[in-house]
Amino acid sequence: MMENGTSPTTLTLTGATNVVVYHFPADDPDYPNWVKAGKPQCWGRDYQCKGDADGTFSGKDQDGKRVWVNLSDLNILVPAWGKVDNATWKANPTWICADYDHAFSGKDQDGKRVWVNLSDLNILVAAWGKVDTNPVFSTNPCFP
Ligand SMILES: [Ca+2]
Repeated sequence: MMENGTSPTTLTLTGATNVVVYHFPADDPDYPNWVKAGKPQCWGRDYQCKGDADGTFSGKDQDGKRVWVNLSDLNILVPAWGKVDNATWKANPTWICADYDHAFSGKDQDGKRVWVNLSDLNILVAAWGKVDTNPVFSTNPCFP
């Protein structure tokens, strides 16, 4: 259970099993933007930078049979499209998961950043419906 209060954030895992906590590598060139984005855990997933916003796949869970980027990922990107980083943005914490290039446009001030735009859609389109052995995934992993 995660508790959000004034501070600090507490993560209680008593009795929890199979809990995966994703981290974004501190030596990654996008690390400063990960901090600006509010340190979203989804950016630490293996295929998030390839268009996987929801962290799930369709298809068989066997090598080369998983499709990571499909309609459910597009459905996260669409409402996030072109939105500025303001209170509404922060109230929708999955939207940042559709920022596949870990970059923003606009001014670097609170409420002026647009995280999800054409470059993110182009990443999603490139991976759309491909299995995870396709070169779009296998030759350019998010975290080498
Ligand atoms: Ca972006």
